[in-house]
Amino acid sequence: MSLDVYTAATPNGWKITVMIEELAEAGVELPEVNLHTVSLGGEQFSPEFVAICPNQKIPAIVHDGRAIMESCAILQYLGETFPSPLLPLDERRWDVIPWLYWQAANVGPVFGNKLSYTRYINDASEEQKAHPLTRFGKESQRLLGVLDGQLAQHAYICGEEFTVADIATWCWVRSWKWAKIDITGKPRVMDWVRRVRARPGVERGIAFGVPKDEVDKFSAERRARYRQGGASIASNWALKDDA
Ligand SMILES: N[C@@H](CCC(=O)N[C@@H](CS)C(=O)NCC(=O)O)C(=O)O
Repeated sequence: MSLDVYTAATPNGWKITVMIEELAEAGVELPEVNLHTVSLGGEQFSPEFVAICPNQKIPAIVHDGRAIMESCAILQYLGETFPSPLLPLDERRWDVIPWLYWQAANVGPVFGNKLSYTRYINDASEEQKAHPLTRFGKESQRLLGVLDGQLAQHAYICGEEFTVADIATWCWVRSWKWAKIDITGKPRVMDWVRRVRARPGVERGIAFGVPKDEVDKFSAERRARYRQGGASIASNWALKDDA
């Protein structure tokens, strides 16, 4: 039985490769993992990928004949299928699951929109971008305050144990410079970002799809390529409303 992972080198994509490496670190015996890179230049709309992921966005997995989309649902599925401290299966899971939903419903969309308006959207004027930039910028800061409140109580988001909630949230917060979301005013968040980055499983997970020397700092060429790809995904003209 194998585990097929459809992903790309993006915050939502890294969640899954980090999870797989963290499960390996936790001593879990995983089935053979087949990684498939989905080119976000259009492959996300191909009939083959849409059959696995009707929402046309990475990541998605197929395990034991079951296809699953949505990064946080995948984290929950892997956490439940391959038990480890990354997701407790007793009543303590309720310390974790709400924070996984919190990431999916708040951090991902808000940081993602802040990133799009900051770097990618180029079919709107500076004036048009000002309101969403302020809104998503302020909301990002509010969410960082919520995160900081958790980290004031314990080492990780849900307690003293590193969990799927940290994986999901960290993959977005680590991109703070790219999204121009200032976290430097929150030393606990900065410290958590560094601490999570230092984990060997995380180190391997974020290396997927990235040249070795560009894991933390992209080359000018890759930045330009990401900008171009992001711009076409973010453009209102290219947005499919008939897919
Ligand atoms: N809520 C989804 C979001 C997935 C998502 O936005 N994926 C992006 C890459 S990070 C994507 O596939 N974008 C391609 C597109 O929008 O066409 C999840 O958490 O899995």
